[in-house]
Amino acid sequence: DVKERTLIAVKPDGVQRRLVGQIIRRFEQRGFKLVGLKMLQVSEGLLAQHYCQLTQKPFYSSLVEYMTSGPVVVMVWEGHNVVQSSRVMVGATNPAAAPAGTVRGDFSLHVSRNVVHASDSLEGAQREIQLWFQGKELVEWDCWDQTLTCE
Ligand code: DAT
Ligand code: MG
Repeated sequence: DVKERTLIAVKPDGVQRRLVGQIIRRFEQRGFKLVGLKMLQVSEGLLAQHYCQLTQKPFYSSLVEYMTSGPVVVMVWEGHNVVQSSRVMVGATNPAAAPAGTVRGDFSLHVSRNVVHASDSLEGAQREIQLWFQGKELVEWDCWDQTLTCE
């Protein structure tokens, strides 16, 4: 499905380390289409919904502290198989298990500072996109290289 969408977020450590451009670049280079982008300071309420399956974990309070420690840049990317492909591009949750060439494998060392978020399933992506974005914030646009024929 070429209209498949996923939510990618550069976490506070990624923003502080000025990795936003490099992360966006990887998704553009792969061929995905950016359809939503914004920077925000996350509230604990939004985070509790985003990480609703993790609120009982022992690390949850430090996760909240980390994720609210500064602004995040959140994006919606669209394209064929984007959910699964972006999980591969991001790498394992624990950067120690993320291969070089992945975002986490290239830029991070520890699970508590792993730079980026990527939705883990189609259903998760739909839920997270609705949580983070209003419908009008997502832009439908045609890539010229996919629609224009030159004379
Ligand atoms: P992912 O971000 O790869 O989807 P997840 O959904 O299981 O991983 O967990 C969400 C975030 O919570 C993860 O990016 C970092 C943090 N986290 C997960 N497991 C952790 C652990 N064992 N210790 C500390 N933080 C953890
Ligand atoms: Mg997850």
